[in-house]
Amino acid sequence: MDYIRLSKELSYALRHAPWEYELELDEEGWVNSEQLLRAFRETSHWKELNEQHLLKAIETSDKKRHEIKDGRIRALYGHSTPHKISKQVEKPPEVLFHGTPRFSLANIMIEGLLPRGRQYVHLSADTSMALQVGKRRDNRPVLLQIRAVEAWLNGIVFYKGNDQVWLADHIPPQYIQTM
Ligand code: HQG
Repeated sequence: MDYIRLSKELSYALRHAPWEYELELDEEGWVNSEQLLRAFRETSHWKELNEQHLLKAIETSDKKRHEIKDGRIRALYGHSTPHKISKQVEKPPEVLFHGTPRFSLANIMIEGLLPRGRQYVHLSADTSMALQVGKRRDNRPVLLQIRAVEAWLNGIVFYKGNDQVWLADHIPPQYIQTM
């Protein structure tokens, strides 16, 4: 079983294109895991897929991207579907981080961090993850530090993705500095 491939396809189905699998995400992004298994099994690659495979793909992944619970499965962050998934509002840690390609910096310092193609801005709890995120687009990404508690106290809302990934609707530039 190729668990990395499975995890990637779970992200595709649960973050970006549930309709391709005839799935509908609920308010919090959950779908029935039996229904998802049935949809995956209909494709040529996943004919033998079962719940243990889902559990293992989630558990062995380098990041906590998905969650499976009480017969349901969801992606914890990353969504781009048109209907915005509701996330739990939570006070963030003092600072959060974001890795971005060098060419985005000037714009970010003017308009702040925007969700772009996703539903939320994604922030990292530590610099090593932020660096890894930034490296997807630039081999020498810029690391940004966000004064999250200060923003929170001024009314900027934060949401928890998982222990490492925090979400926001918009981070205005006054809370952002380069490192
Ligand atoms: C940039 C992956 C110009 C932003 C990752 C980023 C993460 C701006 C890009 C998660 C901007 C959006 C999300 C502005 C933001 N002007 N550029 N005003 N505001 N940007 O992929 O945060 O591994 O949608 O800096 O690891 O890179 O798949 O967001 O470069 O956790 O689980 O616009 O996706 O998770 O890119 O990554 P993305 P992201 P997985």
